[in-house]
Amino acid sequence: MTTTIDLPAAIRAELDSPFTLSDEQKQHFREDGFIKLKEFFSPGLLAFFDEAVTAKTFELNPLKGTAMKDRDTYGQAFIQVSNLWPRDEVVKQLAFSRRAAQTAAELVDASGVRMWHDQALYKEPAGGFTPWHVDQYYWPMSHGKSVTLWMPFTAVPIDMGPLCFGKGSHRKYIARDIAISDESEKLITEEVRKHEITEVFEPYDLGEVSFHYGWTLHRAGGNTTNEARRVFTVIYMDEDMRLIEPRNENHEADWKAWTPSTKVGEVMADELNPVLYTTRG
Ligand SMILES: O=C(O)CCC(=O)C(=O)O
Repeated sequence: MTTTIDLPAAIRAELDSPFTLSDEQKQHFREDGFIKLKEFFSPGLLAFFDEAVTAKTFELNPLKGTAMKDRDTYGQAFIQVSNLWPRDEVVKQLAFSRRAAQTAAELVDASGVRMWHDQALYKEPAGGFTPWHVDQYYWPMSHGKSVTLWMPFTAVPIDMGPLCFGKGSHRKYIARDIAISDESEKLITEEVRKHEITEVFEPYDLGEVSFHYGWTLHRAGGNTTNEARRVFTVIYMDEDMRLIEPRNENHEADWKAWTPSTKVGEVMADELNPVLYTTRG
């Protein structure tokens, strides 16, 4: 897919330049189910895209006008706006970053990755916690090579609600049939204790990002600061990922939303699923 707008040269170069991952980092990712990478993007690049993503997110905010007290746990956790890239040319340049897509492919050991979808996840001041969950419960995917880039535009101290990961939890097959909810928070909290899973809950520096598998347990704390936690995410999948027969209503909904022209059994190659990085010719 081609780039259609001009960006400042330094930003374009950074978006496209590879990030060097060591074999040890790849191995850690595969064992732990997540990795945090410092200095992945520069403060200049983050400030540039913060403006574009924030403007679009608040323009499309589905919770506009709904007070925090009138929202359920999910609504209190964050403003969620999905697939900004088809709706904003500037945001698209970030979502299509070759640096990020190549890193995703190398972490999951895929020859290439496609776009599943992107999301802005803005946790407002006084925003609540994000319940424990796994992402791939929602996705009708044929295997586990899916990975989310979680990219904050600011540093995220503990009191702003950074992500917390269950180390190695993607290998334990816990809570794979439950949607994000008060119930998932309760059930997974118990499972994490029972299985003695280490919770990795640390702040993010400015420029630091994380990647996690679709089957890794994760949650986030609430935001008690006065500033919104402004996060952009991109979800990638193996370029050969196939659509499975839907197993729940979320699978049905995500099929319609993110890969509408794909038939069960086919590689998910809808126009919404461009290959963002590949080593194939
Ligand atoms: O940002 C959050 O609070 C939750 C993010 C999340 O669940 C994800 O990116 O998969």
